[in-house]
Amino acid sequence: MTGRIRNQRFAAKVVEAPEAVDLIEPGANVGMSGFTGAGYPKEVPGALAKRVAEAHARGLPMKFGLWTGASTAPELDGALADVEGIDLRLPYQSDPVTRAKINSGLMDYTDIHLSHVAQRVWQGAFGKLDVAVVEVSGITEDGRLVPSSSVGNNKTWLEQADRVILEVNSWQSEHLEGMHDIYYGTALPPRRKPIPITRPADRIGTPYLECPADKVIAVVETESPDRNTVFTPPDETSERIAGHVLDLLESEVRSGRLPRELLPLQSGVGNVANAVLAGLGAGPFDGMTAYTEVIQDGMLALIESGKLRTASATAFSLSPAAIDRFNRDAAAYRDRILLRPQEISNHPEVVRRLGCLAMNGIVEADIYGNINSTHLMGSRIQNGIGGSGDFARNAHVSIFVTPSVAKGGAVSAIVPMVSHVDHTEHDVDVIVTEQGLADLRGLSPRKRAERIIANCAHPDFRPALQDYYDRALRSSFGLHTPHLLGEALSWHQRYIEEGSMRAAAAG
Ligand code: 0RQ
Repeated sequence: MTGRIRNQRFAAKVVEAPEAVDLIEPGANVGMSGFTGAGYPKEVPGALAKRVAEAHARGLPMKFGLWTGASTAPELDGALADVEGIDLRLPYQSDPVTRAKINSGLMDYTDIHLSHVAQRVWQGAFGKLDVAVVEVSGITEDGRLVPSSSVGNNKTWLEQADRVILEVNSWQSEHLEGMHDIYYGTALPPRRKPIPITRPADRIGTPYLECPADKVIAVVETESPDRNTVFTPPDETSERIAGHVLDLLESEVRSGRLPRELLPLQSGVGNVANAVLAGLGAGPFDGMTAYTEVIQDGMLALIESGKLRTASATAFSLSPAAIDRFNRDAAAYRDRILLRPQEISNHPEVVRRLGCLAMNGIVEADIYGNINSTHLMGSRIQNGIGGSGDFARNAHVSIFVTPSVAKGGAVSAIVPMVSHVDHTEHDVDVIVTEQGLADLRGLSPRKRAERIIANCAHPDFRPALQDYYDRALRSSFGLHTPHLLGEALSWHQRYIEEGSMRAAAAG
């Protein structure tokens, strides 16, 4: 029995990964752990992909439903997508191979608000969950599971699956024990009760996941690291975006609309989000808190500097350097960080009660404030909506951030009409680009258009957007939200014709 498996009944089930995957029947729905590259199983997915490849080589079809917390890593999503072993994928992915298979029609994908997944599974909306494959960082003497670097949907997977395979990862810090807060009080309506969180630091559950030993069909040991995210240092564009966000927050504090320590922060993933967090580190706010999905480098730095008192999330997403710092001093972070199931970290009720300040990245925004977070040219999925909808609709202030141009300046992130809608004009308070900030609260659609074009559009595209809007004002069917429908989407089409989207289409 290794140090991480402290219970004899679980220790007796240790096998190698190929043996474990033989226990997963073809066609099964498999719920795997993993959220933004943290806490996903490292051994079983590769062994499963190998089994799929061997079956396909013999002409036998073999595919699985693959459900996770959010994005995982090349060893999981990439390996299974590469061998075309996935039938339906949900709820969020960001893997290049998976993306290519979905966009070429070889794999089904359903993109779901991250807070909705657990309740949909409890409703049986996706069919039966057959097998759970969950990474944990240890098993206690009395058979409780010490969660790993993400929680995601693991509680639901362990409860709903008929059979469970555990991966015990001794690469994960032992100090993770005690950092999690697993809430077992959720239920479907009409038995649902309020979630008793009134501050990000509130603990309402237990630090352990539960799973009866007789449900566990195999335990696999590993020492493999999480997928590490290397952040590029903030560039001028992301620093300017961060500067505008800071100006907004300072002006909200000055006008008495936000307290001096702000309200709990939610920050999306990516380099721009990281730059905003870096900006907050240099800004005037102290005693901040976060109620968010993911703890990335910028947030860890805010904790280290003492500016962030508590961060509640469902996963880490750290660079190798930040992981080193965390592992060296994990005990010190344990009082400041809580990891919860994603149905709680992203719960609309809690987000609304706490009054989160939501900051998320986008693909494009239109001149009226509708947001596309997921699709290129309305048809190619990039990643997924993730938790952005959980937070945006329920936030105290919902902020969306983006560079004003993409593809080296060939494409404007501000367009007449978004080619796909993830967040409607009703959920969007503020849009920020490096050009400036458009505070849309309380504005009519026409005033919003004027502000977004003037403040957020890149100068290379501003005249064309203004021209579109001016002509729409003259010829639109109605003047509440002026549009020239025939022209609105041909704005996007033009880029295909001019070839500037060809690189994206080929990738
Ligand atoms: O593609 O690398 O091939 O050129 O989209 O864009 O600029 O690297 O930005 O990493 O911040 O991602 C919306 C995708 C932005 C992300 C999105 C192309 C661009 C590049 C990525 P290339 P960048 P980011 C918490 C909250 C939804 C989920 C969410 C996201 C690639 O923020 O997935 O918010 N958000 N979750 O070139 C054509 C445009 C484009 C464009 C960007 N207008 N036209 N291509 N790209 N804008 C996290 C979770 O929920 C887990």
